[in-house]
Amino acid sequence: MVQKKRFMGALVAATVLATLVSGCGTKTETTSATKAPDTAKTTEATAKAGDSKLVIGFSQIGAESGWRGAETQSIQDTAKADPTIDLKFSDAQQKQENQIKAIRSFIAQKVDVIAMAPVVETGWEAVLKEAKDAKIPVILVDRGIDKKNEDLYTSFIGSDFITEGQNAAKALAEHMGDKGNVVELEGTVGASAANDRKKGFDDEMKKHPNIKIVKSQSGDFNRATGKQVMEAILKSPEGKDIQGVYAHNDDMALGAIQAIEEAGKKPGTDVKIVSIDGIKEAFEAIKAGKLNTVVECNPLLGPQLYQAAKDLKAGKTVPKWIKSNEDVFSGQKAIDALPNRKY
Ligand code: GZL
Repeated sequence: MVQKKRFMGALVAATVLATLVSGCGTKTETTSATKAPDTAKTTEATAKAGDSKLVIGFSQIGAESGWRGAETQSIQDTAKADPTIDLKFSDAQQKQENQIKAIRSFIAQKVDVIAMAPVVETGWEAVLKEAKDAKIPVILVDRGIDKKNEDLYTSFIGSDFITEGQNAAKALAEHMGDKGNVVELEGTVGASAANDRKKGFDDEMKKHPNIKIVKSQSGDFNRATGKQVMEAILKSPEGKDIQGVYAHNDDMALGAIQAIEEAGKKPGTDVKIVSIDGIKEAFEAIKAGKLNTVVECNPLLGPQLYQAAKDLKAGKTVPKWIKSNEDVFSGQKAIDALPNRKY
């Protein structure tokens, strides 16, 4: 009897043990823990692929210039006119830390594409690695980042700033009769547009030995700051004998024009002036004889941005650099173009 009880006890224990193991095994094979993520991923992917809306986060620098305002308008108006675009727009008010915060927010919202105009070239590695880890492509708009981080973005939509600087130098040398002293008003310190416009201009000017860059200082791409910097230079020893001004953007050139007039000189005549961007006010200054040449830099990048973002979402490849086509305007050519200028 005792033996039978032991046998039955062992049988029950073995049965319970077998159930537990298979149950665990069963749990392992069928548990939601192993199935859900695959299902969840598939569901999410299906939702994104099936969802016709492009969800894009754009981190804008701020509103430092007329050009920047035109770019913001292009990006917002193009999205407004296209029901398949869901634009999440953030204005960083010129602060890199605000751009980094915005990009982290876009990652948390799982947008399809992140776009940004990086205020400066450096300091993006960590946050762009987070975007890469989240498998969200990044498109740079109108400014670039450090070449060593080229693997952290998919495409750059913007101008060739070195060529813009070279074209500005050629035009200014011609206006100055290839001799005299030049003041250079630089853009935001550390911005790729400022770095490369300076490189292009300064290198080209080395071919004109009778032209000397006597002062080069940042006006932060801003009209008021450009005016203040020009006023101070005109009062300094270097500013006593100036024949030319090169401004990295129109807003600083327009500020410098005010400073030159207030100093009793004739901008465009006593002091030749060349700038970059091509905002309407610059064309009007050429017509008024106060500015001599404007090198165009296209801010109307909304359509190109969304086309590239939609292509990425559809799994297509896009060029590493989507270059803007631009022109150089002086004299009658600028006057004739003025009525058709869009920004
Ligand atoms: C150029 C852009 C520059 C403009 C300025 O692509 O980054 O920034 O030239 C603007 O007007 O502030």
